[in-house]
Parts: sequence; structure tokens; C-alpha cells
Amino acid sequence: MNKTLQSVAACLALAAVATASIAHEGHAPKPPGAAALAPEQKPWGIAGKPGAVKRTIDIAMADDMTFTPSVIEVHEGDTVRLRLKNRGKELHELVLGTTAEIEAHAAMMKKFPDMEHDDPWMVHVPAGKTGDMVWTFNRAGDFDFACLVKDHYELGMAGRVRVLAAAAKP
Ligand SMILES: [Cu+2]
Repeated sequence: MNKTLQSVAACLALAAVATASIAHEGHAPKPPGAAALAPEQKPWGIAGKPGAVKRTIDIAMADDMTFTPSVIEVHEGDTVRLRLKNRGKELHELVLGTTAEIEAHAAMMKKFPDMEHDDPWMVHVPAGKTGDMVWTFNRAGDFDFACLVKDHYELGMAGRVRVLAAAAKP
């Protein structure tokens, strides 16, 4: 198996694990036919509903390969609007994930630079524009965000989300 196939296989394996895990999630009943549109539970959370947003966090993206702030802290269960302002002249994006997922994704992007990707845990922001992501951080832990445009990630365009565990019930 060559490296490319290994990456593809790794990606598919991750997708399979993620799909298997949502089968066990309890969700409110949905009308028939809505299943295909149901948000996918990821290890770092799930797509949020705009009406549930408790907090907006502004993050600036710049051509010196920075996110500002580069570390954000939220509480488990929070639905947050990440409002990305691209202050540069280049396209930037924010992709949320575990370090392992982001590194696997970055490797795929390197092999297939024209690969289109668009999922609820990523937002592409053209130069000078603002983009939004609404995300529910329903898993505690430390997660990453990164820009996988061209070589931006290797140049250090990344940050961290700390999701603080909900207080344990006495
Ligand atoms: Cu970038």
C-alpha cells in the first residue's frame, strides 16, 4: 500500500469510527427523512444551531499565519459562534479537530491540494471577509484549529480550544 492509499484509508477509518459513534448518541426524535441531514457528532463536538449560541468569539486571521487569539477557552456544552475576520490578502480557513485529525487532513491536502472540503467544522474566509461557524463543544478536552490552505499549517497557522469539563454533580 502506498502512502496516499494509507492516508485515504486512515481518513476512511476515522470517518467510520465517527459514524459508528453517532449511532449511540441520544437525540430528540426527528421527522422521517431528516436523518441524512442530522449533524455528525465528532470527538470535538457537533454542529451547533444558531439559535443556541451563548457566546461569540472573534478570531482574526492574518497573512503572518496567525490566529488572534490563538487559544480560546469554552465550557463543555456551550454553543459558540466563531466569527473569523480575515485581515489578510490571502484566503484563510479555520478547521476544528483533534490534533490527529488535523494532521491527517493536512497530509491529505498536501497530496491533493485541490481537494474540495466543506464540513460544518471548517470555514473558509476570503481576503478581507468575515466568516462564521456555529459549533457546540459537547466534549471536554483540548482540541486544535488550523488553517490548511497551502502550507499555512506548516508555517504555524494553528490554535487551540480548551473545552472545560462541566462541573461534576456532587
Ligand atoms: Cu491560512
